[in-house]
Amino acid sequence: MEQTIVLVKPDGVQRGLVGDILRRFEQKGLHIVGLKMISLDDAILDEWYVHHKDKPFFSSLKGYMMSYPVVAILLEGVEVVATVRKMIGITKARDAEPGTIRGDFAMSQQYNLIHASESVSIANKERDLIFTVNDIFKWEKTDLKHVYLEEELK
Ligand code: 3AN
Repeated sequence: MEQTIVLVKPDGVQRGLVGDILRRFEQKGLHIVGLKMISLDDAILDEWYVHHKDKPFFSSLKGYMMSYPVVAILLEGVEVVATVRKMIGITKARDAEPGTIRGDFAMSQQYNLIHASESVSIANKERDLIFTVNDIFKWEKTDLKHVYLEEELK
């Protein structure tokens, strides 16, 4: 099953939004297979944001991401990468659609609460930067047969 990584970023943790954000994914019917609080370091962030390394906001972004712990959530679902990207909303949070997480809870372009993987290959890379094999739980979510049609799960 496809996986994606969500980070509740330091502003989300500070603002007490971990529960609200997690609830959105649970209510959507996604399967949580990993959950971890972690302090990100220089080495992880250099890899994580490699595509932003020449941007003017790179050092500010790294400083912010290291300022407090983040909560990493590993989710599984059918086409989950695209689904979660839709659920978080666009980067500039004050322009994000109401109903999205950024649209409902945030105002800033940098302090936009949440990260979600952009593609399946990036999700796999991000997962391996944060979760070890022992952090990932293969458990049967018995309500999936009410979330999806059987054919959708094949
Ligand atoms: P997204 O998280 O929506 O995929 P990216 O990948 O373009 O956005 O940017 C990664 C993170 O960098 C954003 N979540 C945000 O915290 C920060 N960021 C993006 N653009 C800016 C900007 N122009 N100024 C400050 N921070 C930014």
